[in-house]
Amino acid sequence: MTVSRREMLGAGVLLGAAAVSGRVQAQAVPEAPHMPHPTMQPPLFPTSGPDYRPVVTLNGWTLPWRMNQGWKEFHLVAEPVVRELAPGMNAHLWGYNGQSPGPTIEAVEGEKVRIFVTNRLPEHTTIHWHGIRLPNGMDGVGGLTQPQIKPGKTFVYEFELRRSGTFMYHPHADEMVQMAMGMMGMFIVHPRDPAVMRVDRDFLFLLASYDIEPGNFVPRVTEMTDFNLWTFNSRVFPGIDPLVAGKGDRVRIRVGNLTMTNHPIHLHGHEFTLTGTDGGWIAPERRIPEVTTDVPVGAMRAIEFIADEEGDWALHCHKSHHVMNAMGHGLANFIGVQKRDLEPKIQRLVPDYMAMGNAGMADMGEMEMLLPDNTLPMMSGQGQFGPLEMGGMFTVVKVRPGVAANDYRDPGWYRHPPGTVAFEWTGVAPAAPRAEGPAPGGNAVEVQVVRRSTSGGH
Ligand SMILES: [Cu+2]
Repeated sequence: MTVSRREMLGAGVLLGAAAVSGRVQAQAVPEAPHMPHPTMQPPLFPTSGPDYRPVVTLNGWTLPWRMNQGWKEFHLVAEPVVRELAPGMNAHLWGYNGQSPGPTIEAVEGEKVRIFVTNRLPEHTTIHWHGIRLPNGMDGVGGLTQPQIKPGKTFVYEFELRRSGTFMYHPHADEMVQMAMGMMGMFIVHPRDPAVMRVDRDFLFLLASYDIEPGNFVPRVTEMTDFNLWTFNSRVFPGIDPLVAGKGDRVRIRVGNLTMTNHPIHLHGHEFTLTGTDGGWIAPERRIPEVTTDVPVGAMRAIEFIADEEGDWALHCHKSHHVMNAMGHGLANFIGVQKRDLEPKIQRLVPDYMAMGNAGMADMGEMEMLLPDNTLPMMSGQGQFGPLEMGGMFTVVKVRPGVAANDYRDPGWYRHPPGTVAFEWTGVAPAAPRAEGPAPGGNAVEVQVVRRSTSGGH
C-alpha cells in the first residue's frame, strides 16, 4: 500500500491539530462535581475570562469547570440517578452528575471546550451536542461519528464554540431508552460581547416527559405518545421553582423540548417576543410578539419580556393534559351522572374502578384519594386562595418591586393592592333568562364503564 504525499500531509495536519489541542496535558481528568438534591443553585459567575450574565436553571445547576492552558474543561458522568419529581415522588432515572436533567454547561463564544464523558450506565452511550457547530467527529452520533462509549470508559470531546445561543446535549445511542430515562441537559454559549442580547435574568428549563405507572419508580421506555408525567426539568408542579423577577427587569426564558410532542408554552400578564431558537438569535426586526409560543420536538425557544406587571403570573404548557400528573389519565367522564349509587355496582364488576367527580374533576384536587406509594395526586398545589388544581408543566413568574439583582428566593404569594382581586357579587343578581326544563340531553345519559388501565393502554 502506497501512501500519497497528500495523505502524509493530512496526517501531519492532524498531528498538528492534536498538539495544538493540548491533548498531552489532558491526561488528568478533572473532577466530576455531583449534585445530591434538586434545589436551584445560584448562578455561577465567571471568575476569569470574558464576562457574561450566567443563567439560572430551574431546580438545577451549572457544571463547574476548570481552565487548562486555554481550554475550558468539564466532566460529565452518565449514571443512574434518583430524581425527586416533587416532594412525595422519586423517579429512578438516568442522568448526569447525580441529577436528571444533567447540569447546564455554560461557556462563551470563541472559547475552546474539552468535555470528558464517563459512562457509569449499564450500557453504552454517547453525547450529541445539539445545535452546536463542531468538527463532525465531535458530533456524538454512536456508530456514525464515533464508537459508543462502553460502560466504565471515558471519552473526550473537544471543540471551539463558534456561535452563541441555546443548545442541548443528549445521547445519540439507544436514544429511545436513554432519553425516556431522562438523559439530557442544556448547553449555553454566551455572546462574546456582554452587551449583546443582554438581560437581567436568564432562566432555562428542559421539557421532559415520563411514563411512570402509579406505584412505580422506573419509567416505561417503550412508550411513544402516552406519557403520564409532564415536567419542567424533571419536576412537576408544585415542585417546580418559581421564576422570580424584579419589576422592570428584562427577563429571558429558554425552553428546550426533548419530549415526543410539542408544547405551547403560555405566559400570563405580559407579551413576550421570540428572540432565539437553537438555530441562533432572531434579528430584532423579525421578532414576533406572542403570549404563547409552541416549542416543537427537538427544538429550543428563547423568549424575552420586560417584567413590568407585578404579581404571580402563571407560566405553563397550554395542553391541559400536560398540567396533570399520572392519576389524571384514563379516567371516565361522569359529569352529570349521580355516581353515588352507581359506583358500588361497577366496582363489583371492575374491582379497581374509580370514577371522576360528577360535577367535573376539581374535587379531586382536594379529596384525600388513596394513592399508591410514590405517586403524586393528579393535581395539587395550594395557592393563597385555595387549591391550584395543577400538576405537571406549570409554575409561576413572580414579579415584585425592589428585588435585588441575583436574588432568586421565593418571595411568597403576591400581596394584591386593595380592590384589585376578582370578587363575589353580593347584591341583587338579575334573573338570567334561560330555557325551561331539563338541560339539553336531560337525564338520558348513557353510561359506559371504561376500565382504568394499569398497563398503559386505554
Ligand atoms: Cu405540553
